[in-house]
Amino acid sequence: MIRLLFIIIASISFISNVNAQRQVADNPQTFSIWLEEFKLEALQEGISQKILDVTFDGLLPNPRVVDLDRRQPEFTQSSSEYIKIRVSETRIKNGKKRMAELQSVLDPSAKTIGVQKRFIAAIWGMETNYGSYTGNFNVVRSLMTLAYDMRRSSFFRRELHKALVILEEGHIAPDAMIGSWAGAMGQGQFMPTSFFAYAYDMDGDNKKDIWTNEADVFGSIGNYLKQHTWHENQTWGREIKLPDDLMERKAIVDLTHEPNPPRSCKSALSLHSKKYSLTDWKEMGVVNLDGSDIPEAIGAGIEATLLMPGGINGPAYLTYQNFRTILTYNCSNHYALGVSLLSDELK
Ligand SMILES: [Ca+2]
Repeated sequence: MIRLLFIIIASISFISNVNAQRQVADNPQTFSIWLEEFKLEALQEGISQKILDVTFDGLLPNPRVVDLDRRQPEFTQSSSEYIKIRVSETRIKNGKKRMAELQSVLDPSAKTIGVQKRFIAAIWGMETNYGSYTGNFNVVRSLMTLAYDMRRSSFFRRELHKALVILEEGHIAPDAMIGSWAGAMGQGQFMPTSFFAYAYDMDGDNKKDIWTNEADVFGSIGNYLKQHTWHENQTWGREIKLPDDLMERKAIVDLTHEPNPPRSCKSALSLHSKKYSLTDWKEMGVVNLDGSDIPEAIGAGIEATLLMPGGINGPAYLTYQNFRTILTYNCSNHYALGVSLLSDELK
């Protein structure tokens, strides 16, 4: 009888355990079995038993991460609302202050990489408020949760493996590897695969510490931009003025409409016009905000797209290659415009 009772209790406990895991993430496979298989694979791919023991000891999927991954997109913010919040007076003031404080690190890092420091600082400011908020999720736990969950499991399984390689190489201690809920890490919010492609050991200590070492942070953000076709001698673009006459304005927009935006970052680039030289834009009647001519001296080789995030009556921008590079960091016109306008304020 006691034995039977034990079996019944054990079965109930087993079933409720399985159900708890099913609630956490969408996967018919029991979490513990999934994890054992993952660890075996990691071991075969060169991750040490020691790192696996330290990182996965008692680690369970994080239901909060699944909730965040499932949530509906928030209400769409207009470009001007977004800019007002993200490029606030406080953020501009803090940016200038932080750039001055860290001048002896920022200036040589930016020079070595070949990216203007105001753009590195602007991305740093937009991503983590100049390193003051880098997220407080255990990166391995987040990635493990999203890899176990089946929605985007192959992507996150790859990221989880790379996160373990980062720990294996000793860039950061396991308990210090924190980040945002989806695994973006450190002051520049790099995913583990981006870490291996773009993180940069600026101070030469053989560690790429994108969490606490500002030289490495600046080097890494700069290197990401540099590796995505950054032009050091150019800016991001400029706010411009189209003809006042609505019909003329509409004619330019219709004429320059891009029917086949690039597949990479299509959602943002589908709102950009075709590329034209600054000389062409000038001939179409585009002028600076104050009515003066747009520069042609730097314009000979620059191809710019027209972006009007607020529609035909909203602000208009000509954006250069560097704007498209910022879009590779985060495929959102709001974001890239936020970085661009913040960089202008930090100039
Ligand atoms: Ca370093």
